[in-house]
Amino acid sequence: MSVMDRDSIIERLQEKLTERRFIHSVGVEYTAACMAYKFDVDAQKARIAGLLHDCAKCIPREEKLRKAEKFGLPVNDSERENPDLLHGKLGAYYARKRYGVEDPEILSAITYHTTGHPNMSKLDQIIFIADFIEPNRKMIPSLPEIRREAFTDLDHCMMHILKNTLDYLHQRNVVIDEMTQKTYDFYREETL
Ligand code: DGI
Ligand code: FE
Ligand code: FE
Repeated sequence: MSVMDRDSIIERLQEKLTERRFIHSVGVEYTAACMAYKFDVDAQKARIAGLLHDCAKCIPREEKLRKAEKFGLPVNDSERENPDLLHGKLGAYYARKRYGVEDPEILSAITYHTTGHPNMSKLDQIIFIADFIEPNRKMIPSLPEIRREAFTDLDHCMMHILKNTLDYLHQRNVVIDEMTQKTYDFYREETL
C-alpha cells in the first residue's frame, strides 16, 4: 500500500481524534512545511509526518499499553507507568499499517516526536519543534522566543524546548523517560 492521499488521511484522522487534536495536527502539518522550506527538507514528508504524529494520541491510556504489547513494540518502565508516552511509537505503527506510510524518515519523526533522541535528523527535529510551536499551542512565556529559534537554529531550539519540558515535568513530579533526558543532554552539549 502506498501512502494515502491527504483527503483520505484527513477523513480518517477526523474519526480517530478529538476536534482539538485534529486542529493541532493540521497546525503541525503547516508549521512543519514552513520549517522544511527554510531548512531544505522534503516538505511533503514534513506534512505527512506532521499530520500523523498524534494519530494514536486519543486511544485510552491502558489501551495504548495493551496495543503496544500486542503489536510487539518495545515498552520501557516509564512507558509502562505512563502509557501516554507510547503514542509516538504506536502512531508510527498505525502510520505504516493504516495510512500506508513506508518512509523510514517519516516513521522515525513520528516515533520520536515526544521524547526526541540524540543526534536527530532535520525532519525529526522539525516535527518535534513544530509540535511545540504550532499556532494553536497554549501560550507560555518563552514561546515567542522559541518560535523565532525554530526558524534560525534547530539545535538551539531543541535545547530550549527540552529545558522547558524537563522543568515542567520536574515541577509536576512525574516520571521522566530516560530518552527525554538524554536528548536534552545531547543538545545542551551540542549548543555550548
Ligand atoms: O502529543 P502532544 O500533546 O501534541 O505533544 P507531545 O507528544 O510532545 O506530548 C507532550 C506531553 O508529553 C507533555 O505534557 C510533556 C510530556 N512528556 C515529554 N517527555 C516526557 C513527558 N512526560 C513524561 N512523563 N516523561 C517524559 O519524559
Ligand atoms: Fe504527541
Ligand atoms: Fe502533537
